[in-house]
Amino acid sequence: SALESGLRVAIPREEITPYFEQQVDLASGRLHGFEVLARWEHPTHGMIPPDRFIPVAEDAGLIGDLSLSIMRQAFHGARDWDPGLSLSVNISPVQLRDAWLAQKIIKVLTETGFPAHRLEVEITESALFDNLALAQSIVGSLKNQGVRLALDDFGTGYSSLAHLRALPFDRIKIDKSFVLSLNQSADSAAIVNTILRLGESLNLPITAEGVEDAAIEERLRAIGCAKAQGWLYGKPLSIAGARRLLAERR
Ligand code: G
Ligand code: G
Ligand code: G
Ligand code: MN
Ligand code: NA
Repeated sequence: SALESGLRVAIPREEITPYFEQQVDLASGRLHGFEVLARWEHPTHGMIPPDRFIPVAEDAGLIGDLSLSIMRQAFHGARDWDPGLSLSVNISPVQLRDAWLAQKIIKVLTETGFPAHRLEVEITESALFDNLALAQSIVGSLKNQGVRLALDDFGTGYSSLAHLRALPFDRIKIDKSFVLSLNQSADSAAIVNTILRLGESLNLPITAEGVEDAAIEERLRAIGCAKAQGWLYGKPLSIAGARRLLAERR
């Protein structure tokens, strides 16, 4: 397809760049870090969203190179930021079939000088079934270096509770669909509460995604959610935009 051939050119040219969505510690109100989100700034077609090009990259065998390119740019951009700030990157299920994935990520960390303990890798529930033994081995190698592991989009996949035992997660991210409707839907509120209690029992901190207004933020803080991200805190920023934000906060 045209998108696929475009991707082959865009990846080495670094036209697909990392954007940074703020993640806030709810108890202190402080910035904790950023989720890294891929953005394609196409020279003629404008901004192409990841929902369109990530599936194409997966099918075309390009997702590994794309992901490492995003990480390289993000780590390089962020290595001089406040050392307390973390980065969360999304890993596609397809990448968990690459036996060398951990070594490749560790190489990018080493080359850019970004500390492994400041990196969190997000895996969605759907990612986990394909080859569990390989996924466990990849994750084990990353965790040995100090990289942390988050279960993304929690509540939307199936057999969620089995997934929690399959891999050594450090955090659960509640899918934004439950958070967006938290103050309108009793069902969503019950689900969010249940996930928070589950996190307490398993000693896993929870991040809520999709926090768009202060009322939702306040509710999440009141029920003990550890971290939040979403448009309340602003839209995802380019490297330059994130740098400006951090300079202003100083
Ligand atoms: O950024 P948001 O706009 O629209 O992202 C849409 C989807 O694309 C989300 O599910 C997000 O996890 C995914 N996504 C964004 N950036 C990346 C990336 O670098 N790698 C992978 N695998 N998925 C990404
Ligand atoms: O699948 P994942 O959770 O990685 O994707 C994050 C997605 O959520 C991205 O598409 C991002 O643009 C989107 N997103 C981030 N914050 C908000 C928000 O506050 N509201 C909504 N509706 N979407 C958000
Ligand atoms: O429009 P409003 O005042 O609700 O926006 C609050 C914040 O969320 C602003 O920083 C705005 O830029 C951001 N925002 C609003 N709509 C979107 C959107 O569709 N996508 C993203 N990523 N951010 C948005
Ligand atoms: Mn994510
Ligand atoms: Na998510």
